[in-house]
Amino acid sequence: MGTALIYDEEMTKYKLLWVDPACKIEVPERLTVSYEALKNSGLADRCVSVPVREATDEDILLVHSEEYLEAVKKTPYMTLEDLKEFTLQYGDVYFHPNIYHCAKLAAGASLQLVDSVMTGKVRNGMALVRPPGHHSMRSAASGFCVFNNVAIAAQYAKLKHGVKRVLIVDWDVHHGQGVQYSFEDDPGVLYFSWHRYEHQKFWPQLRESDYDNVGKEKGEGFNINVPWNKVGMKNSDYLSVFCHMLLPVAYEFNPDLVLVCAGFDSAIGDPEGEMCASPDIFAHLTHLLMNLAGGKVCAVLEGGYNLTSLPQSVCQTVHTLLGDPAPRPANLDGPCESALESLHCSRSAHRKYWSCLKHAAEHPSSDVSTKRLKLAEEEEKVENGEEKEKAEEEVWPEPPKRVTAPVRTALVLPDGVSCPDRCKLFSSSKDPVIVNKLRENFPRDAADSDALTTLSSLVALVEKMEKNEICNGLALVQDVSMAMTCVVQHAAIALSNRVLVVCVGDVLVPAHYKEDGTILLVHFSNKEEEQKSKYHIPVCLKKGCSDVSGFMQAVLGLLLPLGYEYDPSLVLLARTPDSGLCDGAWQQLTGLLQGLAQGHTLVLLQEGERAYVGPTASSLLGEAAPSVGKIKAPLLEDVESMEGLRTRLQVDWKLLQTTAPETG
Ligand code: Q9C
Ligand code: ZN
Repeated sequence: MGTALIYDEEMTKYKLLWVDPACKIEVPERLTVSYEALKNSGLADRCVSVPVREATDEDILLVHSEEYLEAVKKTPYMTLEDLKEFTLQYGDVYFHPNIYHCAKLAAGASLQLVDSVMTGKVRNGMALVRPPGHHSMRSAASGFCVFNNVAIAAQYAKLKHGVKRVLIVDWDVHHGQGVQYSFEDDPGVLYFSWHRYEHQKFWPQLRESDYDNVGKEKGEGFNINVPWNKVGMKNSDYLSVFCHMLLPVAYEFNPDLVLVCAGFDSAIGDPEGEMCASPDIFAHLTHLLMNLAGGKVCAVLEGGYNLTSLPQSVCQTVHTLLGDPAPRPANLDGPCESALESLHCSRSAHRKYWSCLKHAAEHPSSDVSTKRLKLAEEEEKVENGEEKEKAEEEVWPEPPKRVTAPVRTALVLPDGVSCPDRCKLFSSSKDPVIVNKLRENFPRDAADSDALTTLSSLVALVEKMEKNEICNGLALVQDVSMAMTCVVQHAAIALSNRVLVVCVGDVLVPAHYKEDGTILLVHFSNKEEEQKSKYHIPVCLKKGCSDVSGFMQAVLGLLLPLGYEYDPSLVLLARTPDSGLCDGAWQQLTGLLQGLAQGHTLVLLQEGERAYVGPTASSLLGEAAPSVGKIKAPLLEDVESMEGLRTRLQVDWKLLQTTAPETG
C-alpha cells in the first residue's frame, strides 16, 4: 500500500497583483519549489500520483455558505479594481481572476486524497495545494485562504465514507480559526492546533485561540489549542507537546482518519513563524501520527513561506509517509519555560474531558489578571528590545540524506519457523572472533551449540544494523534475558554507543550492567522494583501490561520522551511470554519506537511466542499498527505511580516535564 501525492501545476497560476506587504509572501514558487524537491529527491516517483479534481458546489457547501460561494464565483470576471475592493472586506488575503479555480482544485485535491485513503487505494498521502485553507470561514476568506480544504475534507469523510471520528492535527504556525469554528460543537472531529499567539498579539489576534477554548456543547473537550507565547520554539517544544498532550488524547479519541493541516511556517527560517524547529522534526511529527487510524493519514499543505525550509520540510514529511525511517532528531535539550507554561495550561484546561489527563496538574495562575500582567511585561520587552535579525536570514544545516538500508527487516528464527513475506531470513556463518568472545563471556551457554549460533547471529545482525546494511531485526530466542545481555554487552561495549533497552514482562535485568549511560533500561512489569539510577527505570503497572490504557499512557508519556532525549543508536526491545500485553498495544509500541535510532530496532521474543512473529514483523516493516480500540481510564493506582515516576525523573530528563518550573 502506497503513498498518494496530489499536485497540479494549475495551482501555481495565480498571484498577488498589487502591493500588499501582508500578502507578498504567499507566492506560486511555494508550490513549485516543493514539488521540484520531491521530484529531485526521487520521492515523487515513489508515490502514487493521484489527479486533482474541482470540488463541486455541494462539496464546498459542506463548510461554506451559499452567499459566500456565490460571491467568490464572481471573482473570475472582476476587474482589477473590483478584485481589490472585494479583497478589502477580508483580512490578509488577496483575490485573482484564477484563484476561484485554484481554490476549487485545492479543496478537490483534499477530497481526492481522502477518497484514495478511505477506499484503500493507498495507505496515506499528501496534497500540495494553493490556496491554503485553514483560516477561511463559513462566509469569509482570510489569511491567504479561500475555501477550508481540510474542514471540507473532514465533513466529506464523515458524509461519504461514514467516518465516525476525524482527528485534525494543525501543525501550521497560525491558528486555523476556520477549522475551529467549523467543528466547535462536533465531538466527531477533534481539532488540535498549536500556534504563535504571544498573548493575543500575533495574527489573527483572537481571544478564542487561547488554551481555554476547548469547544462547546457536545463538542466540549474536542478542541485543543496550544498557544505559543514566545517565538523561537524548538524541536523539544514540539515533541513535548506531542508526547504529553496530542498523542495521549489522540489515542484516547481513537480516530478513524487523521487529517493534517500541514503548514511548514512552524519550521526554522519562516518569516511568519519565527520558530526554530528543524525541517526533520516533521519526519517525527508524521511518524508519531502514523500508527493512529490504522495509518490513514492525509496531509494537506497550508502555510510555509521560506523557500528553502519549506521544500525540506515537505520532503521530510513525504519520506516518512512512504515508510522510510526518520533521521535521529537533533538538539533535544528539553522544552523552554514558555512552552511548558503553554503545555501546562492546555493540559489543565482539558483535564476534565480526557482520562489520560486526569492527573495533569491544575494551572494555578490561569486567571485573567495574571494574563494581563504578562501582556504588559511582554509589551515592555518589545519596547526595550533591540532590532533582531530577520528569520529568513537564519541558516541551518540541510537535513542529511535519508539512506534506506538495503534490507528492512531481518529475522533470526529457529528451524521450522517460517519467515513472513518481505522479511529476510538472517543466518550468519559463525564468525570465529564473535564466537570466541561469546565463549569468554558466556561459558555456560556457549556449551549449547544452538544457543551459540543464535547469539553469534544476533551480534552479526547488530553489526549490520550499525552499518545500515539492515534496518531492523527480530529474533526468536531460547532465553530473552540471556540474548539481551549478550547484545547489550556487544553493542554498548564493543561499539560504545547508546542502547535503549525496553523490556516488557519479567525479564531478568543483567546484574553486572553498567550505569554509565551507555544503556538506558525501561522495564514494564507488574513487579515493584527499585529505580537504581536515571538509566534504570522500572515502570510498574498493577495489572502488568494487560491494562492497555495504562500501558499506552506509559509509552506515550514516559518511554517516548525518555527515548527521544536519550537519542539511542540502537533500540533493543524484549518481551517475555508472561507479559500479558495484547497484540495491538505491542504493535503500537514497536511502531512508535521506530522513530528512534533511525529505525534500528532489534526485537527479541521467547521461542514460545511464535504467534507474535507475524504481527511484530509487520510493525517492523513499517505497516501501521491496528488501533487498540476504545481505551478506558487507566487504573488510578497506575496513574499515580507513573506520575510519581515522571516527577522524580524530570530533574534528569527534561522532556518529561509537563509544567513550568515556577508554577509546577
Ligand atoms: N506579516 C497561512 O499560513 N498575516 N496563512 C500576514 C504579514 C497573515 C497565514 C502578516 C498570515 C496568514 C495559511
Ligand atoms: Zn500558517
